[in-house]
Amino acid sequence: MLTVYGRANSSNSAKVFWLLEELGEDYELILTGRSFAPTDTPEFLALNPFGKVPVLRDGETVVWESNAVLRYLAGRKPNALWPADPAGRSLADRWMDWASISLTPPMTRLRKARADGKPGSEADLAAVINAAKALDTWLAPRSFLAGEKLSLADIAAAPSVYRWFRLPESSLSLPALARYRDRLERNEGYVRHIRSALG
Ligand SMILES: N[C@@H](CCC(=O)N[C@@H](CS)C(=O)NCC(=O)O)C(=O)O
Repeated sequence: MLTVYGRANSSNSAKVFWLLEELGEDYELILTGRSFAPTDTPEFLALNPFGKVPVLRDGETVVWESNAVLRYLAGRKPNALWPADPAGRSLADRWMDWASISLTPPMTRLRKARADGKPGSEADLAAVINAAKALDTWLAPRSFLAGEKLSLADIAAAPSVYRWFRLPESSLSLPALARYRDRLERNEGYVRHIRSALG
């Protein structure tokens, strides 16, 4: 039995919950972080030295860093979400890495600033808008980030894509990105774990 330490309103945990649903995997959830079990105990730090969720336990194997967890889960059995061939896999991988490095950090800082009643930095806003425009251009000729099928890339980027549409700046005309969001919204796992769970 797989065990996940996390919480529904954690964007990084949400990606893992959505993937587990796509894979049809049962798991035990140990609610951890924020108002749930603390992450600064010696027991939890022995699982993840950085005291963050999500953490996955599969028997003796413990995995932290949400994208590493996604790759671990998708790699256990062959599936279309993370193709076995290096070219197909790299297509999903590059968008996962891009989302983690170029999209999510400025989005997180911007959201935090605005939650604190501040405008946020111009650099972060520019980075988020440029990322949204890049997504729009990339998605114009394709249905999902890695092609015509849902992949780990879409799951990894989903929290920030969802959050883009919560920003007033998303009134910018980016039609391919809007169509992509509509496509994601037809996925029950996205609706359950991303749209309904994240603020
Ligand atoms: N890069 C890490 C970031 C993990 C992270 O920052 N997790 C947040 C929740 S999204 C966390 O653990 N916050 C502290 C808490 O929930 O107590 C990952 O992708 O897993």
